[in-house]
Amino acid sequence: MSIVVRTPRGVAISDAERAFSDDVVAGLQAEPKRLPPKYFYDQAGSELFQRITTLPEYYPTRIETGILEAHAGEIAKLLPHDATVVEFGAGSSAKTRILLRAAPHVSTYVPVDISGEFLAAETVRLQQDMPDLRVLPVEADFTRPFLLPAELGNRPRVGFFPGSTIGNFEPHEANTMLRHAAAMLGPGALFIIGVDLVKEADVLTSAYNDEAGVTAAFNLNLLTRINRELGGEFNLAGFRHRACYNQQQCRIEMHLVSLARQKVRACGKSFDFRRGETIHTENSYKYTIESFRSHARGAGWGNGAVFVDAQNYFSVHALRAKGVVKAV
Ligand code: AVI
Repeated sequence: MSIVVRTPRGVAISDAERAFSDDVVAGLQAEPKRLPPKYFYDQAGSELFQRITTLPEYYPTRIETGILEAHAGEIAKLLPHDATVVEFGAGSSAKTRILLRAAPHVSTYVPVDISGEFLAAETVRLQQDMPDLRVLPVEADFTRPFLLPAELGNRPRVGFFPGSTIGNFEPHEANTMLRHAAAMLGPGALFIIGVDLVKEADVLTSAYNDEAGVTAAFNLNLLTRINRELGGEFNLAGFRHRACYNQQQCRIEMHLVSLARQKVRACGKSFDFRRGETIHTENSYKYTIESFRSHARGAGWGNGAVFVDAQNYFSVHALRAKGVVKAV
């Protein structure tokens, strides 16, 4: 639930707005400037992201869906009878349906998402399509520890985290998330996780620099959001989208580049930009199969099957929780 506090001038702001404002001030005062990617996903940003997933250049969604379709039977066999599937982030209902349709022996599905409204709508839709499945939505930020519904009891749990969203976490954050998941799902649990793979730089850079400019609009929408929600005065024409592949760090970096020397007010403060200075808005880490497996091993997950497409563009890992892992 969101707590509402009042500023000295009597304007009510929620704790979510306060956190957004604090992150924007800290990020724009930092050197180099940065903003957390989680703020991309307001209503407009979520719609733009949906459009990104259908772009010809943006291969991850298409290819991961193909892998899940091709291997649904094999993956379903790994899922124990009467299992509960816990999905981290519930934005990918098409992929979820592929998994659940192939595994009618799964009894319960727990989508975990920060947006209660979105969860409620998805739950109704899924329940209509799969009336025998028990759906227990949990409204929570899955990057932090959260509680699963008590009624799950001791049924075996399976984690599902498609989309390579793990790639948007810094490696230490990914480690923490994987540890939390291991502690929550329990020893021996299965974790089905989609991970985008290292590949030729031009394929990667095109995926984040689409011809239609949807990724640019997605990136710039962050400034629109600051203008609308935090009294920002960003002139969008003064900034440009840039996405490039950082080969050393194996990550796509997204930036907003200031096209001129300028001062911008937001959150009641003023921020100076040099010409060419950037706001670093997102990292999307790419792994090799082995680099991800070794990362997962360090966070309490043993290696299992890996499913890839013919071009080796994307991977779906079936990890197995090694034992009791202390959450950090
Ligand atoms: C959600 N996430 C996995 C996307 C990615 O590819 O890193 C976000 C995205 N950013 C720009 N395009 C897509």
